[in-house]
Amino acid sequence: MNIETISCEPIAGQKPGTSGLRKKTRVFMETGYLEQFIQSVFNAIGGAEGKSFVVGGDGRFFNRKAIQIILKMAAGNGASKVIVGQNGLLSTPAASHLIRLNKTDGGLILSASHNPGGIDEDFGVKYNVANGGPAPEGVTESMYEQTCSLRSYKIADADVVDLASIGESKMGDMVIQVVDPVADYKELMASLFDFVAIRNLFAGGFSMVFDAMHAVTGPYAKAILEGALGAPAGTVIHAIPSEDFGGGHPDPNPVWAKSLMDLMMSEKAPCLGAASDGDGDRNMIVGRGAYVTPSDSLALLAANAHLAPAYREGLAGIARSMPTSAACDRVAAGLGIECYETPTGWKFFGNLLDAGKVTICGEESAGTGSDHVREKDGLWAVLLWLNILAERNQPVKTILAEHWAHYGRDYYSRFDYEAVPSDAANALFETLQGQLATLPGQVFAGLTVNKADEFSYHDPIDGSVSTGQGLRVWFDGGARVVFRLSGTGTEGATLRVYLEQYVDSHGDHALDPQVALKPVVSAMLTMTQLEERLGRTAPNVIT
Ligand code: G16
Repeated sequence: MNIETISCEPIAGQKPGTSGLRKKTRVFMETGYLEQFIQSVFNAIGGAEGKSFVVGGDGRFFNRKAIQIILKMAAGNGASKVIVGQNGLLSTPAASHLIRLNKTDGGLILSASHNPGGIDEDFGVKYNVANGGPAPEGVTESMYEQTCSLRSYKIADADVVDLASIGESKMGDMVIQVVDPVADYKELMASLFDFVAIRNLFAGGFSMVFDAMHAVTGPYAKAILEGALGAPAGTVIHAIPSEDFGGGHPDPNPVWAKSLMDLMMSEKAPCLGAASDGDGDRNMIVGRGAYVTPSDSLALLAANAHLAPAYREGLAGIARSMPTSAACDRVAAGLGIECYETPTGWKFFGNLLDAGKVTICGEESAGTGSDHVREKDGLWAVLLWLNILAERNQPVKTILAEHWAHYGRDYYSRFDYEAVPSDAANALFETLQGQLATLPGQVFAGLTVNKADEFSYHDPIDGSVSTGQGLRVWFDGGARVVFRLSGTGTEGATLRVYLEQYVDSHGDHALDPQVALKPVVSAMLTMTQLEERLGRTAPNVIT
């Protein structure tokens, strides 16, 4: 097999964000763009020689072509083995599991997650390390450094690989193993949950709609929910992954999964509604007439995890990203375990999970997961909910109400101002940054600031420090506002504003969150002059 060394000039802007490199698909399709990033990844990990990898993606446009390129580059760089999902498909949590199960050196996951797919939409590449989790910051920084000085890449001159047939083949000396993307993951889920109890739940008439949003979770949800657990055929909708996610936005939240939300708020609502995103790591949970925010879902799962076999012995600890609400902190305090606060990005949970400090982690951005893999896991969250519902035999709405009656409720909402000019977003951010020290004591729309800072994370395991992780402002009376610039967008800047108001166990838990948060929103707008500065009268997305 001939291996070519192609000369190139460094490409600007190949800096991994919150979750890998995300760009417009057409950018990734430019000559050498993907190749140079992949070579930089290999260089950053000390070369691919003799190493093994897992490769797969969420099936979006360019997925299969990108996999063919990566296979030729892995062979060109001397890799020993690549495990690929059949037809190039692997959900992010399934890829994480395969890395761990097969003890590979790492894996490449092709996805732009919840961002839309298609030739005019988004594509992405993420490298996961041997523990199955996203590469930590030190590694992604080194990838970026490599992209800035890359002068050549290596690629094998080889035929297109048949990704449709399960089995082994060779490209030069490199073994290519095409595997069923679902089988091992399904087995893992069966080892964590009480499938008999969940099967009995469905057999007893429990109804559910799972919206796979035309994305990668479809085959997993079909095999597990309708196959192993006996949910009626048709429980999983939009189950066939398509290259453009049916023209939709595969983000499981009340805005993008609106038809499911409408169903769940109607007379015809099944007992449970759930959805997952492009690559299967995010989830949404809705009961009949009761939307569960991701922050509440994390808290509820942590409080009830002992009802599932895998967590019967209790949790070592909980971790949440900083902008996630404090609901799970209250559960941790009640359980007498530690709750860790990390920056946004699943990669920050890896060390805590590896060190056995935490069992369950979650983020406000619809990610929840546990120590079974090193990624957030949408279907896992749905199955844990099902296991809890099978044990508690109560509607989601009642479980939520009982939880709030015990712990109080953290009303929560996120406002996204998308695709704003980067200059305007940066200027607003920097102004606020400069004001942090003088904010305490000031009153905005009737709310008094009692504390303000910029979040820095000191990793308790490896001692690394991550600065600049978001601005936090607390107000008297249990309110908090957090400001961050998104690290996953592909157009301009996205300013995220996270709003939270705690109401204790005796308070009113039945308010519409937007009503409960109105005073906090007014204080935030007065404090930042955000609408004037960004030229926006409302956020694009409210979740
Ligand atoms: C990624 C990360 C998450 C993060 C989310 C939002 O999710 O894995 O940890 O919360 O992005 O990040 P940002 O606010 O910077 O846009 P995913 O599902 O896109 O991989």
